[in-house]
Amino acid sequence: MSVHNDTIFALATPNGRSGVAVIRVSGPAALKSLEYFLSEEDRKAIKPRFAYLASLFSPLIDRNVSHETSGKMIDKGLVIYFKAPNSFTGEDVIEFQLHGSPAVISELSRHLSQIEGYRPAERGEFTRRGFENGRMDLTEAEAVADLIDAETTAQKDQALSQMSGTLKNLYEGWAAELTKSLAFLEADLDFPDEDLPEGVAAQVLPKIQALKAEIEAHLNDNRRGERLRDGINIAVIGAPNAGKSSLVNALAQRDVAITSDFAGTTRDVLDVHLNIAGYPVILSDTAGLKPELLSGDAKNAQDYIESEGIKRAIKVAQQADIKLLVFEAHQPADEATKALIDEHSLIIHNKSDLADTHEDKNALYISVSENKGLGQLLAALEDKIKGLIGTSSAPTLTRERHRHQLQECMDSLDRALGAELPELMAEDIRLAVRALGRITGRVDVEDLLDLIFNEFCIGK
Ligand SMILES: Nc1nc2c(ncn2[C@@H]2O[C@H](COP(=O)(O)OP(=O)(O)O)[C@@H](O)[C@H]2O)c(=O)[nH]1
Ligand SMILES: [Mg+2]
Repeated sequence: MSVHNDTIFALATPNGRSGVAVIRVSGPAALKSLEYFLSEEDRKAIKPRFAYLASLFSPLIDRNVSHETSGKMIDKGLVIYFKAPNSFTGEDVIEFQLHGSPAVISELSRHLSQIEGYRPAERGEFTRRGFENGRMDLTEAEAVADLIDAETTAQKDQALSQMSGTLKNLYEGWAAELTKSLAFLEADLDFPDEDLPEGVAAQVLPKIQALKAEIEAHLNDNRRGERLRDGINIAVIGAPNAGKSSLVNALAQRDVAITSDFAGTTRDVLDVHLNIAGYPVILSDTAGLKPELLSGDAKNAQDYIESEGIKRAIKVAQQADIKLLVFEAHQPADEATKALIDEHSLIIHNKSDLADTHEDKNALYISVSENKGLGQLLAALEDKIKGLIGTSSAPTLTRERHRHQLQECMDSLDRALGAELPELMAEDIRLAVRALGRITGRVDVEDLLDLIFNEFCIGK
C-alpha cells in the first residue's frame, strides 16, 4: 500500500507545444480525476492498462468558472489507468494523453489543482514514490535520471542496464552472502572461549576474503561507469598557433573557437560537448603553451591574461582522461608539449600540408585546413576511449556515492578479517551489510533522498 495520502500530478512531457502532452496523476485519489472530467459512461468503461479515448469536460464542481463554462470540453484524448500496485509509482496512476497545447495543459492543470488532496508534483516525485513503495531500489531510480539525461548511445545503454537491476542484484547478492556468514557467526556466538572457534574461521573467513576481492575488482574499474555518465574529458594541448582551435572546430563541425595567425588567440579553456562513436566527450580547447610566460613576472595585462590561460591549460591537461598533443608538422617539436606525452596522449602533427616528410611513427599526421587525416584521428580517439571505458559487460558503478559506500564496506570487511572475537567480527560484517544497504536504499537513506531526487525533472 502507498505511504502517501496526497495525490500528485504533473506534465510529464516538455512544456510548450507538441503533438501529444502526457499529464500524470498518482496517488490514492487518482481515480477521482476521472469522476471530475469524464462522463459516467466513459468512466465505467475504463479498465486498467487499456488506452481509452474519451472527452474531458471541465467539471461542474469547478467554482471558479461561471455556470455556462462548466461542463465545457477541455480536450479529447487517451486515458490510461494503472491500478496500484502495478504502476511506475506503485500507486493508482491515471495518465491523460492530450493534445500538446499550452491552453489544454494549463486548463487541465488548473482543474486538477482544485481537486481535494491534489497538488503539483515536485522534482522526481513520481520516481521517489516508486522507490518508497518498493517498485525499485535507489540504483534503479538513479538510472531513471541517467536515462533521461543520456545523450549518447553508450550512456543510454549503461543507464538501461542499471535500470533493469544489474547493480541492485550485484549489491543485494553481496549483502545476502554477508548475511549468511553473519547468521553462521551468530549461531556460534555462545561459545565461551576467547578465540574464534575453528569452524567459524574455516567457514566465514574465506568467504569474506573472496567477497572482498570481488568488491575490490569492481571498484578498480578505472572509473569507467562514472566517466561514461559524466563524459570523457579530452584536452587539446600544444604550442600557440599549432592549430588547436582549428582542430576543435573541425571535430565539433562548427566554429566554436576563434582561430587566427596571432599567437595567444585562445586565452581561457573552452569546452565543447561531442558524441564520438556513441561516447560522450568534453573536448577542451586551451591556450598555447609558452613556458617563458609562466616563469617571469607578467610585463603587461596581455601577458598576465595569457599566462593565466596557460596555467589553466596545464591544469586541464593534468586532469584530462585523454590528451591530444598538437605539434606543427613542419616545425621542430615543441618541448613544453613534448613533456606531456604519456600513455593517455595522442601525438598529432598538424599542418601536414606544410611538411615534406612524415617521419614520426608514433604520430598521426593531419591537416585541418585541408581536411586530411581527421578520419584516422577520430578512429584513434575511439580506440583510446574504448581502452579507457572498456567494452566489458560487467556492471559498472556510476556514482561517487556508490564508490564511497563500497569503500566503507571494504573497510568493515578488513576489520572483520582481523577481528579476534566472533562478536566483533559479527559487528563489522553487520556494518559492511549496512554500507551495501545504503547504496540500494534499504537502510539509513532518508537524508540522501532529497539530494538524489532533486536531480530529476518534474513529471518523472
Ligand atoms: N597550413 C595550415 N594551416 C593551418 C592548419 N590548421 C590550422 N592552420 C592555421 O594556423 C593558424 C593557427 O590556428 P589556430 O587554430 O588558431 O591555432 P591555436 O593557436 O593552436 O589554437 C590559423 O591561421 C589556422 O588557419 C593546417 O592544417 N595547415
Ligand atoms: Mg587557439
